[in-house]
Amino acid sequence: MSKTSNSALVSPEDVAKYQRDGVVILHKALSAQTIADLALAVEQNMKSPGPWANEYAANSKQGRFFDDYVNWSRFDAYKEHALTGALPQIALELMQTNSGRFFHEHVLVKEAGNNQVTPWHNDDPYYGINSHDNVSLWVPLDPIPESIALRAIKSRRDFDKNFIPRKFVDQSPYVADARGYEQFPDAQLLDASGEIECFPAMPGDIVAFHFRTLHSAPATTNYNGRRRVVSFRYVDNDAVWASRPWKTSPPLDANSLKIGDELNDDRFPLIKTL
Ligand SMILES: O=C(O)CCC(=O)C(=O)O
Repeated sequence: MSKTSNSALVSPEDVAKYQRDGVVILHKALSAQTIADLALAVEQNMKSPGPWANEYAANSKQGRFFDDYVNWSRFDAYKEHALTGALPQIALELMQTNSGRFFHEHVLVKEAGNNQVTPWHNDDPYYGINSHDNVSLWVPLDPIPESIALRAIKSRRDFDKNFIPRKFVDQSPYVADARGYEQFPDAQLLDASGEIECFPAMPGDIVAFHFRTLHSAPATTNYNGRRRVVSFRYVDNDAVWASRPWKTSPPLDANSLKIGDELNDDRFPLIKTL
């Protein structure tokens, strides 16, 4: 269902930029209390990782790169902020819909001195769903200077292409070939692209991007602070259960869902405009 923006959180210009470029930054969108709540949940999550958590720098001397996802039912602040308050309202505004679903949260913590670049990728081919209107809200819990800021290729470049996902640990492709999919363009080509937008951010800001927007993030090799982020992912009601030629990420089971089914499942709670 389409709607016009009437929110104090998202201006019509933000919506227009999101729809045009597949990426927009919203400044001062979240309260200090929300950031403090999420920071506490991240600490709890790091002490008590879920079954799908990763340590990408395990057994090395560099700073930790921890990620984990789909823990919202275990940590109150993830659940509260994913389903109520500013985040779902912002997601609905950007998707221009009155209702949708929460897909999952994804925590990504790079400690100081981590040598791992988050490779250029888009999220759609990792996911076991197909969705036209969707958004990830990348919520930094620390100041993010330009040197370590999230980067995105704007103008919806390559939106129609299906790419083979890359592993975050070593940037290698999931598979050499898959019907209907192609390898990501060379990282250097994308790095040199004139269409990169870089998003230095402060706690309270949100970088919103579409599941098909190509994005990457630098290592924190020469950075002294932490880089804690939680990405909250939302879909419009058009989203359906889907398959990929590899194990999806997150590796959610189908349970009763069949390919092409709407995500009518407690794991994907409904969100609505207030
Ligand atoms: O924060 C990062 O390093 C990457 C984030 C990302 O890929 C995502 O949220 O989809």
